[in-house]
Amino acid sequence: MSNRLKVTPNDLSAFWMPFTSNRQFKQAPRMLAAAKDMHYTTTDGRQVLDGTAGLWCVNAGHCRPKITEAIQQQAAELDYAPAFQMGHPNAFELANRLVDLAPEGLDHVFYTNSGSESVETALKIALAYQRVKGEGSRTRLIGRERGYHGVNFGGISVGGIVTNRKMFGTLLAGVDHMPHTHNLAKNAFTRGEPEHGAELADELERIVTLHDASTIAAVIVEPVAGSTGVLIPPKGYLQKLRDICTKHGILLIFDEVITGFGRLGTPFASDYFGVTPDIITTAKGVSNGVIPMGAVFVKKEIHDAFMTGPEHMIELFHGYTYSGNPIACAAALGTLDTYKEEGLLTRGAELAPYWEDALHSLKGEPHVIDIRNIGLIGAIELQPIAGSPTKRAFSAFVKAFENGALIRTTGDIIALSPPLIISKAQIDELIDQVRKVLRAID
Ligand code: PXG
Ligand code: PLP
Repeated sequence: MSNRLKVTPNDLSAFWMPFTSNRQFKQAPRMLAAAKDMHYTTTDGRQVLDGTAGLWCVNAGHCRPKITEAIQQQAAELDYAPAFQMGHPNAFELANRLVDLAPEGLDHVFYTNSGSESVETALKIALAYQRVKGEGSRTRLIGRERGYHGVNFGGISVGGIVTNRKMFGTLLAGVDHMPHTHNLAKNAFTRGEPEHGAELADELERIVTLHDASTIAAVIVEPVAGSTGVLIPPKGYLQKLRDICTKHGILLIFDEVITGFGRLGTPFASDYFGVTPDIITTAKGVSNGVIPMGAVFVKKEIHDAFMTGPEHMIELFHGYTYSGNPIACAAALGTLDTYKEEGLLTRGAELAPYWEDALHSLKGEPHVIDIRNIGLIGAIELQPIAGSPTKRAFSAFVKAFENGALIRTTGDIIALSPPLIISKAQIDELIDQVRKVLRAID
């Protein structure tokens, strides 16, 4: 904390901050100096309760000793190993442990360094797979309105958030989108999975009829859409998508960058919903957010379809300098150890009923038009200020941070996703902070 409050606004100009209102931030910076377990410490020495696990990634809580030690040891022993045509034992050890955790049949892992890279990797594997099995006409990718799949070109093409797309040209060709499932009129204040909307999966049949199945490689969805404001799938919806994809030979990709690693009280959302996709993208919780890392899980038959041709030939022309980086692998191994020792990948299931009741106690507070929850995720949708969308939720975020709680907002929705180590008393504290903020803002 050596530079405590030593910064002046001009010192902040060089760093163009991601997904940030830079000018607002630099007038009144919110700076973090340290973190431990459930709390951040600000540069002015205040404790802030982490209601969002950083950006949905610090599932085991902050500065956990197993992870810190693993990174320290690895950095001193083998700092970097070339990712192509070379290996190191931890990358294989980690892959084995990851596939043991993953839903049955997802037996192979491809490493990336972020959720965005996991998405690009999954889309490329899907296209290449269709081609290696002789179905090269399957080039279309289907996403969903309000989907978030990171910020690279593939991800924003299949994604469905207009602000993330409109500035960036024509994107990938041959992409179509299913409708989103958010329906306040029918489903507001639902606890868990909404009753209404499974029939929206039939829109995929309509899209297949329009383009013909022989042109479609893959469908990608978040099992629970996170970034776009926590959209929980209607009962039966994901199974319907699975059935339609299977019927038409289309690969189903679940983007579990947020839902992976215990967020719903099961290792993966696929386990929670009992629906197994062909490919799962992950990042964030795989390394507790500590070192950038992502992992794409693929079914055996997809992997095996590439393992043909001369053995000296590269089978998939894809990979990153930092795929399986030794320090990232060490961080991930330390993370999996921590999850296992503390039962964190299933702890959300025990806490979920308490979490649900606490969240729904906010019904009737000012501005609240919906509350939704699943696992250890919650969302509180606010009535936007007429003519100034996002302003109300942003004020809530700023106020909560001043009061000692980190919450996340998207549009006029407050999203909560605390580390999986949160106690019941801390759940009460977080919800009370939100209650106070709702009562205080315009
Ligand atoms: N897919 C999904 C489903 C995600 O949620 C990404 C891909 C991209 O991951 P990277 O590591 O490239 O950021 C994400 C990331 C928020 C928020 O507050 C959500 C994300 C990232 C930052 C903030 O909703 N999701
Ligand atoms: N690996 C991790 C990271 C886990 O969190 C868990 C269970 O929570 C497991 C593996 C399964 O462990 P076990 O075989 O001890 O039930």
